[in-house]
Amino acid sequence: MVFGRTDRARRRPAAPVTTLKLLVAGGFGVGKTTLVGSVSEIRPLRTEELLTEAGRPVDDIAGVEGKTTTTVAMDFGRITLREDLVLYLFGTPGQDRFWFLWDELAQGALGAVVLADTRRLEDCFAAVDYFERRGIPFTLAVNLFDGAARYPEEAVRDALDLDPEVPVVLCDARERESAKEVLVSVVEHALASGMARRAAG
Ligand SMILES: Nc1nc2c(ncn2[C@@H]2O[C@H](COP(=O)(O)OP(=O)(O)OP(=O)(O)O)[C@@H](O)[C@H]2O)c(=O)[nH]1
Ligand SMILES: [Mg+2]
Repeated sequence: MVFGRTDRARRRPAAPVTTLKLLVAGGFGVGKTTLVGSVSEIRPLRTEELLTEAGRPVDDIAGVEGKTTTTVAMDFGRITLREDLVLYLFGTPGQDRFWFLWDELAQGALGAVVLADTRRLEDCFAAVDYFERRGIPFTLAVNLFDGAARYPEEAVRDALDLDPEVPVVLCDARERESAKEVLVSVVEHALASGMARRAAG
């Protein structure tokens, strides 16, 4: 029996796939779950629970009164940016009482998105601080909510006292292409920071 060379056999071997882990962080109700859901090519894993009467004294829902659920553990999604580059996305829980999960989620992360809502900019201080302290490169993405005032990138940068190399981008977390641009920015920034660090070290 003769084994013919099929098209399949003649194809070049597939390039090795690089997988990178990114975190999607930020304050409560800023659109983390929405962003992971809008870019993910698999059905995202969500861990949403209803905000309850019992949680009212501890959950700060000021500014997001219409919100009925919150992430209690994480969001998980996946996106293929190029045929040889796959991102695994981990959305963090937004409320303060779930902070203990962050260290677990941050293990092995290449970089992060910090989502911000300009109506409650101070809510992202903690996330910015977290990544700065650990030297994890991040992009600050302003999620443009309807009705929120628009500020120039420089104003946001100044308000958050961000280092000049931190990218600041505007996005709509509900739009796949917009969310994808945010992720590309994180990957580029993280790779550039890694190279700069290696060059310095
Ligand atoms: N107008 C507008 N609404 C948005 C946008 N992104 C998210 N939302 C809405 O804002 C609400 C909160 O979004 P989530 O994605 O649940 O926020 P989250 O950051 O995951 O919230 P927690 O997990 O509770 O911290 C939802 O009702 C979304 O539909 C946006 O870009 N524009
Ligand atoms: Mg969420």
